[in-house]
Amino acid sequence: MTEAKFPKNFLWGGAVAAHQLEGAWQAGGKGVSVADVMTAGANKIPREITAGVIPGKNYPNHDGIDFYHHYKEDVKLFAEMGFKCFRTSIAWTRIFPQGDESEANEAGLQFYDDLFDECLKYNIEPVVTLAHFEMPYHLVEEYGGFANRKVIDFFVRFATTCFKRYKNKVKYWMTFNEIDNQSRFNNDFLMCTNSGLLLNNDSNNEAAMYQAAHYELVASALAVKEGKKINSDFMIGTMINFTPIYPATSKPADVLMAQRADQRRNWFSDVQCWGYYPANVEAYIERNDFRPDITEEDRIVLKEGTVDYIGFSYYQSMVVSADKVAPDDLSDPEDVIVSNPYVEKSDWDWEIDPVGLRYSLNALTDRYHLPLFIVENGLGAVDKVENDGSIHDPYRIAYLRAHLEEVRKAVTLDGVDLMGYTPWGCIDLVSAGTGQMSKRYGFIYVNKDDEGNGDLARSRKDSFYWYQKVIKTDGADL
Ligand code: P53
Repeated sequence: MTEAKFPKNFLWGGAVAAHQLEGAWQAGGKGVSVADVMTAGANKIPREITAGVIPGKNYPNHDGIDFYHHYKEDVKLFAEMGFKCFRTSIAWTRIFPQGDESEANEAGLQFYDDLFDECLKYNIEPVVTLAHFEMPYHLVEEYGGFANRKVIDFFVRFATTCFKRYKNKVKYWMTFNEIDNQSRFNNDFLMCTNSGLLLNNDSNNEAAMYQAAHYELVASALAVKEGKKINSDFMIGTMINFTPIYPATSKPADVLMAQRADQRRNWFSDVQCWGYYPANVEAYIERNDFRPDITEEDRIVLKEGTVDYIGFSYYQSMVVSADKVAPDDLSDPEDVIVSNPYVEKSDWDWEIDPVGLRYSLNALTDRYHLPLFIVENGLGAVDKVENDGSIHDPYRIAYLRAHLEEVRKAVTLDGVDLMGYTPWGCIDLVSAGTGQMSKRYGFIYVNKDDEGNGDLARSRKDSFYWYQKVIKTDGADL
């Protein structure tokens, strides 16, 4: 029997994104990002994307949890939990406030030097996403985001600047966060956060998505190529929101639908790992003329800029049925989702399926033969602070424990090559999807509510001590 432990060099840690916690949205010359023009939504109420920053509206990312000024205290708490790594992103607008400048902004670069130094002081390895829903808003307004080929160069300049500056401090990189989320092309929020596309009633969202995604994939591949020249030890990964897709029944049409939905959704990493589009996607794009601009040179770049590992978020699985749409007519997988009667749901209706994580680890290993890194996983929940200041979150511990049990099986029984595990929102932060503070993921509580009230004080939840023990025992004691 294999020892039920994770490897010794396993990267235990936690994950965040700049725009969701840093705040200080104008400090040190920072520019306006797409996250800065998104108002607070609520459970099932989408965030509004405004035309620039409009006075009087509530933009929760402007202040975040003010990590910009609290990072020393926060990194110290991560170290206390025993973190081996910390995943964050570099806010593009701190480095290139408008996005199209030729010179980088020194104050922004310095902030990340200080942050990475602080991590390294505790032997915490920074794991860095370059673009995590943070495109400069100017690139959206002026250029149409990734609808425009020129934006490739702006991204590559940003990536190269970061690679050069932090080449001795950061080894693990990812290019675009959840690049595959835009497969949900009728979702305004995701199209804007992923690619800087602003949709209206006249746009052909699907065509716009395939073209923009192509430019983004080329930008990602170019960044990988440049990164390797700067430091050949870099590990540069994709980052996808992997969602395994199950058929509603064993009816052949449902099974075909599950495969088709997978082909519509999970192809981004095919391009990034293999260096070319899978045949089914080529055929689909071709037949619909969804990607008019792809050059031979692009195809070479895609081949040359493949990734070293697969970073992925795992929150839930998805069940589809062919009852309403025939597999051959499928364009948006969102249209064919049915609820899974065998799993529980979170308060935000996210399906909770720990076994799906083991399934995902195996599916990705079988498909790509590359190392994997779970860079997000977790439960968004409402926490209650007791009179004595303690926070009891057994639901979060149960969620993470159940997922880690499945991860451990994948590693010790199935031979999956897993680099690490960084649960999402290791410190409470602004929810990406809803803009709420009350949808909390953290081991560390932050005293701030949805209206922005609170003194931002940090405190340890019960899960803080649980995760500390998990790391200390290399995952033997879950
Ligand atoms: P929140 C869905 C919608 C928006 C972002 O999400 C998402 C997803 C998950 O597929 O992705 C990630 O905050 C994202 C993080 C985000 C986290 O999921 O809506 O990479 O930025 O905070 C959790 O609960």
